[in-house]
Amino acid sequence: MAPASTRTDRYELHYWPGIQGRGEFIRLALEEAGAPYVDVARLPEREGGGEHALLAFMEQDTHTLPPFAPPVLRAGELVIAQTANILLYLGPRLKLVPDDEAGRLAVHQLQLTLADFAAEGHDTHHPIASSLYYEDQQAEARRRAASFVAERIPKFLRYFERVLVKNAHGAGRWLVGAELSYADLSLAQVLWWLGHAFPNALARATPELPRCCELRDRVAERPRIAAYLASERRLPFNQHDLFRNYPELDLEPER
Ligand SMILES: N[C@@H](CCC(=O)N[C@@H](CS)C(=O)NCC(=O)O)C(=O)O
Repeated sequence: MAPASTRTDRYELHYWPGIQGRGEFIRLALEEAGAPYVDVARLPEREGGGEHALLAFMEQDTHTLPPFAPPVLRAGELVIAQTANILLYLGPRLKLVPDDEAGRLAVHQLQLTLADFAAEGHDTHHPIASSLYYEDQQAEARRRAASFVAERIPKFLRYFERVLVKNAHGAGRWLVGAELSYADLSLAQVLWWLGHAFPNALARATPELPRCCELRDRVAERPRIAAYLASERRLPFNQHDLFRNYPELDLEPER
């Protein structure tokens, strides 16, 4: 494959315009770094935005390797898909990974684990098919969500807590090494989603997760992230997103 030029004065993010979704992991990294980017599908249609433009971009014949699904990042001539792959590319450029290979791999490994977690979160409300309405798979959704809230949320979050405790014995307050990485941003995002979609399950797990909760709050206080979260660029949670608030899928509140 001929090398593609990555020279660009701004990154292009191609993602669904109405949801945080997996695109949010990329947005948070770009925002934290203060990197110039355009969220293309969120532009007005006359400027090339909108869902039709996104679909047309995905189908363009000019891609050397066509992407399967958004998010997609364009950096100059390079077109990259798969969220964790995009972050693998951006990490060193945005200074959101350690310099050493072991550190970069560790961050990537955690990002892939968060991708698994997010996919399971999505499957609670769409366990049969994304193309069917929630209402057409509600019985299956209840069964799927029951194990997600009782077993998977605690298992995933205890794992991240363990990673944080282990790292605290060495370098610091983040998942890997002494500095914030894109996996920290993504873990904070997953915790925000869980707080929205499964507040009771998250509350039940929280006493065991002091370091995860501190990390989430520390991410929210970072000046660029705080500015982003308060801006119009941050889309509100909604019922089209990866994580949705269907109270019937959550645990009962604790008395
Ligand atoms: N493993 C991919 C999953 C991508 C994905 O599922 N994208 C969703 C939106 S978050 C989509 O539009 N999927 C369309 C499809 O799978 O047909 C990634 O992490 O980027």
